[in-house]
Amino acid sequence: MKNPSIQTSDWIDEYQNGVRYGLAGKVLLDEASPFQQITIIESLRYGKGLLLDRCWMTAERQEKHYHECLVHPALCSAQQVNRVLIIGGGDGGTARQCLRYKDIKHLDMVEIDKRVIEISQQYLPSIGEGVWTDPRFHLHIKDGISWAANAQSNSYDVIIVDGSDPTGPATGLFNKTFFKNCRRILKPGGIFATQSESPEAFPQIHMDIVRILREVFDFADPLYGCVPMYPSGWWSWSFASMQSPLYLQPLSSRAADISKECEIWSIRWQKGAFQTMPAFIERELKK
Ligand code: SPD
Repeated sequence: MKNPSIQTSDWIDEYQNGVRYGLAGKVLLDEASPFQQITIIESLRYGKGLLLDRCWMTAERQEKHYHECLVHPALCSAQQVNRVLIIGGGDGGTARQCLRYKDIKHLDMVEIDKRVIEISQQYLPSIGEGVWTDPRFHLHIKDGISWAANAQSNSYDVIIVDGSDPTGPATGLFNKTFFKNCRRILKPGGIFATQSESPEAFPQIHMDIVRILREVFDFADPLYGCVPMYPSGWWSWSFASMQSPLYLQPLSSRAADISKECEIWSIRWQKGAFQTMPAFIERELKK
């Protein structure tokens, strides 16, 4: 196919291990917060997008590929969804998918960097939409690691970690101590969910996350999908629970309304996505 001429001044790239993952576009804002470098771009293909420390986080016309896959396998499968905790998620996309569930009565979102929220509200309003004023939504500008360490035991039905990559402010969101606290504050019929990086671009980090979750929880499994703007495009999210692998059994009563408006997620997609573990990961995880 003929390559159409690109009507833009620049390319914005994430560099990882000798590969660059880029979008044609221009930088609208580049600012250092106390925690990280925050960049907003206008891209040709996916609209406005957000990078943290020069790594892709989200974009207006691609955020559903990521947020639907992180949220719905957990929220459609937990025994109850009255109280939900999001750690990270400053662009508001994870909270928006959560608040589509009428049964949620209370949602705590704990984001360490106030500037990510303010900048997302200003440049990416369609990603958070109405969450910022929803009476069920409670925003805490705090450290999610301390929040998990200090929250009451058995206090959440679902915990979702929407952190950035395991460098910089998100490093502590991927270790055993943090996961143990998440298990402690999760109710028995609850589900824990986290983004778990790319099996192709970051296989070791990905497998470490799954292994630690399996040590801490009774059940944990990764699910694989595609977020084209992320390194390699091949991405994963991991889910964990106690007593049984609840996340493998989405409730059709809860899913029906949700999947009607989804771009990627459906019960069918979810069932398949849990089965697509690449052979080399399966072999490694058995060791
Ligand atoms: N390298 C991408 C890691 C994705 C982390 N979260 C994205 C934030 C979207 N709410």
